[in-house]
Parts: sequence; C-alpha cells; structure tokens
Amino acid sequence: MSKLIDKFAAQVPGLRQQAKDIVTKYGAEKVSDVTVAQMFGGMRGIKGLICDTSVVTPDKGLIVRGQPILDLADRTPEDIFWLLLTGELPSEAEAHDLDQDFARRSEVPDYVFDVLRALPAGSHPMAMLNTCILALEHESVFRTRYFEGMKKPDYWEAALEDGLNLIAKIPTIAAAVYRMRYEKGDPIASKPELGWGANYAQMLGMDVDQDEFAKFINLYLNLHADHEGGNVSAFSCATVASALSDPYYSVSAGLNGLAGPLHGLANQECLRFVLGIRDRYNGIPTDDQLVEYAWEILNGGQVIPGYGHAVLRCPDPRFIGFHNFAEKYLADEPLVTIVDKIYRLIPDVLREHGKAKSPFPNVDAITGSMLYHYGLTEYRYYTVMFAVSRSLGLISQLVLSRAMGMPIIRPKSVTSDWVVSQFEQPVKV
Ligand code: CMX
Repeated sequence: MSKLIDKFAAQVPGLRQQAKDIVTKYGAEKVSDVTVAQMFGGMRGIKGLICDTSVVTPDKGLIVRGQPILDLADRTPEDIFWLLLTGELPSEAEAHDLDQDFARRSEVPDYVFDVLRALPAGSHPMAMLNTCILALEHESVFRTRYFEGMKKPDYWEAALEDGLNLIAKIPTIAAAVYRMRYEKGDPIASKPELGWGANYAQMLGMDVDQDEFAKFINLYLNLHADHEGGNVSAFSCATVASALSDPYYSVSAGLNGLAGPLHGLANQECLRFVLGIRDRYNGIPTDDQLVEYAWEILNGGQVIPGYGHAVLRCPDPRFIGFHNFAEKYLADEPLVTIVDKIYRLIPDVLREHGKAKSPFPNVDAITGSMLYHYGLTEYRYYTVMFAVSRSLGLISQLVLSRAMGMPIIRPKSVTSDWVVSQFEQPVKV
C-alpha cells in the first residue's frame, strides 16, 4: 500500500462521521434561496453542493484546502494532488512515495495505442483523449469489485485505486495524442523517474530548454488541477460518479464537459484572439488599435475570450501565477506583450460595454500564448493539457464523495408552466 492510501484510509472514518454529524446537527437549516432567475440562469450562485478540495471566492479566486493557489505555485502537481485529497501537503518522503507509486502504475496497455491509431485523422485531441480513457475502463477495479459485491464503506478504496491508475497513465496517453494527431513521430518513451509533470513535458518532445519547459508544465498542471465543485467538468464528473459509474466513466464525463468553448476549450479561443490581433496589426498594436479591435468583437456579438467568469470578480490568481512566470522567463515574447496590453486595456472596455459581470482575465487569457512560445502551436491540443491537470481535481473530489458516503445526485426539475403557475392567479370566469 502506498503512503497516500494509508494516510487517506486513516482519515475516512472521520470524514464519514463529520458528514453524519453535520447533517444531524444542521440538517434542517437553510443555506440558499432559489429564485426563478437562477433556475433559468444556469443555477448560478445556488449553494447546493459539497466540495472540500477547494473553494473559489469572488474576491480571492482559487483556494485549495485553505491555501491561496499562488502560495502553492512552486509545488509539484503531485503535491497538489496529495493536498486536494488529504488536506495536507506531503512530507518529502510522502511525495517521493507517491511519485514511485505513480511510476509503478504508469504503463499504458498497448490496446490504448491501437485505439488511438484507429481514430480518423483530424479527430479532435479531446475526443482522442476521452476515447482512450473509456478504452482504459477495461482496467476498472471499481467496476470489477462492485459486481463482486463490494460494500459501500469500501467504495472509496476501489475508486482511489482506479484514480491513481488513471492519473499515472494520463500523461503518456495525452502526449501520444499530441504526437500522433500532429504527426510528430512515434510516442516518446515514458521516464516516470522524472516526476509526473516533467515526464509529460519530455514525452511531448518539444525542441526547447527542457528544464524551463518542465517548470512551465508543472506550473500549468498545478494551477489547473481543481476549481471547486460547481464548474461543468467537476459537476458532471461528480454526478456520473454518484451513480457509481466507475472513475473512468466519471472522469471522461467531466472531461467531455471541459471540451466546451465556454469552459476548458476557451484557452484555444484566447490564443486565436491574440494571434488575430498580432496578424491584423503586424505585431503589437497601439493602445487605440487594440481598443478599436475589442469593440469590433463586442459589437459583432462575440465575447472577449479569457475575460469574465461565472464566480470570480477579480483577476484570476491563476492568470497572475502565469503572468509572474512569463515576466521571469518570457519577457521578450511578443504574444505575451499583447496579452499584457489586453490585460491593461480590455477591462475598461468591458466595463463600458456593461454586460460582463467580471471585466477581469481568467486563467485562459494567457496560457495559450505561453504554450505557443514553447512551440506548442497546435491550439486544439490545449484543452488536453488542461484535462491532464484537471484529472487530479476530479479524482480527488470523487474519492472524497465515496469516502463520505455521498448518495446519487438527483435534484428536482420542474416545467416552465409549473413556474408560471406558481405566480399567476388563475383567470376567473
Ligand atoms: N466578453 C463579452 N461579453 C461577455 C464576456 C466577455 N468576456 N463575459 C461575459 N459576457 C456577457 C455574457 O455573454 C452575458 O451576455 P448575455 O446576457 O447577452 O448572454 C453577460 O455578459 C453576462 O454574463 P456573466 O454573468 O458576466 O458571465 P457568465 O457567468 O454567464 O459566463 C463566462 C461566464 C466565463 C462563460 C463568460 O464570461 C464568457 O463567455 N467569457 C469568455 C469565455 C471564457 O473566457 N471562458 C473561460 C472561463 C474559464 C473556465 O471556466 O474554464
């Protein structure tokens, strides 16, 4: 058994008891009212979910287990996974043990590569990744044990087993997707001894300074890992997992949601936006040109990609984390200069436009330009990198839910006519 499994196993009785105690003590208390506008507005702001891995506050952004994400920027993604699951950062020995555990689990069965080869050329990289995750479902310990009669208190253990296997394998699959989809040559052999993030970086095979690129990929994987429980990918994953579909099905469901342009796919749109500006103005635009361009987009009924957020009302600290990295390593990159200018000028344009509740950048406003700098110019691939990272959050959330004994998610829906009938007097005849 790995140290992480031991550590989490010791926490499980407490987690279960805490959930029970909260319901016993406060079960009848009210935490949220629901308006009709919220029902027709994507349930924004309704408090109806429990997620202990992280919270996103409007004024501070992402806080992982009580720690602001920027305080964790120099950690490895493995540390973040440990923190998400257990609420504590690992000791050096624990982190080393987790790395070794991931290394032991990292080999990807050949049939997954056969599946990749069988997909049509031109498939979207997210469809390729997700198809492989579903193919890997063949390995599910959770499904096998469930049908052998596994008891509810043991669900978490099988879910974590699948989760660790999936996390260990996903960088190799994601790197193979990149190399096969964009004809970069054969997949590069895994070197798990480098660590989870640095190994992914080397398997992508970019012709760049590997140390710096590995630092960047670690930061990328670390900052995208989790964003509380109500975003499309987390909520979809949690819902599917609550039906006791195994972690492969559940993570795949979450990642299918991540593939939407208003969620994870936004990062590819952001890069297209920045490149569009560069191409139109043959380089870095003047302030006036940039403002004029933004108004053209808005007046054409489109959104400014990378700006606005359903929860945040401040610059996304993850954007700031990448911005800090770019200042240190990418100061001469023209795309980053354009990103900077957008950051300086666009919030005022959005304020004047008056629609977006947040005029500030979210994480996607900068990442594409940085990847482009490192030669990763195939922007349709970007969401796959997001997915590799987000697997950490999705899996921690679903394992915690099984450990706490959470039931199937099943909110009540009503019809539009029912809503009207609640507020309109019947016509008297
Ligand atoms: N540019 C222009 N208009 C914007 C805008 C932007 N960046 N952000 C929001 N708006 C508009 C919305 O489209 C909406 O208009 P309608 O009323 O005509 O539909 C109005 O402002 C109010 O929207 P909101 O309440 O501020 O934002 P939502 O919670 O509905 O949506 C988000 C949030 C992120 C989908 C939205 O801000 C957006 O589309 N941004 C651009 C895409 C993007 O960057 N997505 C990445 C999000 C990060 C992630 O989840 O991964």
